[in-house]
Amino acid sequence: MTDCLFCKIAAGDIPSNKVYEDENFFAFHDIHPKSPIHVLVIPKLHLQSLADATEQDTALLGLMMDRVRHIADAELKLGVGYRVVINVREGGGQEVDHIHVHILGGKKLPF
Ligand code: DGP
Repeated sequence: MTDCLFCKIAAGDIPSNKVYEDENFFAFHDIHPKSPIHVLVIPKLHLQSLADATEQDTALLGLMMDRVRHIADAELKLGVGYRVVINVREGGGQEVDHIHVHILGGKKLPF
């Protein structure tokens, strides 16, 4: 999608603090971190939100969670634990309309 902030970040058209990239996914530090480590994982394919996913996106979503696990463990060294959050649409606090997984860690997180 041409006018999507996260598509532009994944394409390298807007700079970010990159943590990980492969053929299908891109991860970078959140610009407004809510914990000492706050990374966003996005698919390069534009999908608006979890609520807009269909059965056809099942493989992509599964792979994305596998990448989240890999990034948290191998790249961010969060073996002690971390939180994974997906905000869905306006009511769920989603501000950027490109599906993304928040990885939060680096301290003991309150509920
Ligand atoms: P959400 O509320 O779930 O849509 O989270 C969007 C997150 O994206 C929010 O925590 C701030 C982050 N964000 C917004 N714009 C930028 C940006 O230009 N660069 C980076 N690195 N993060 C951004």
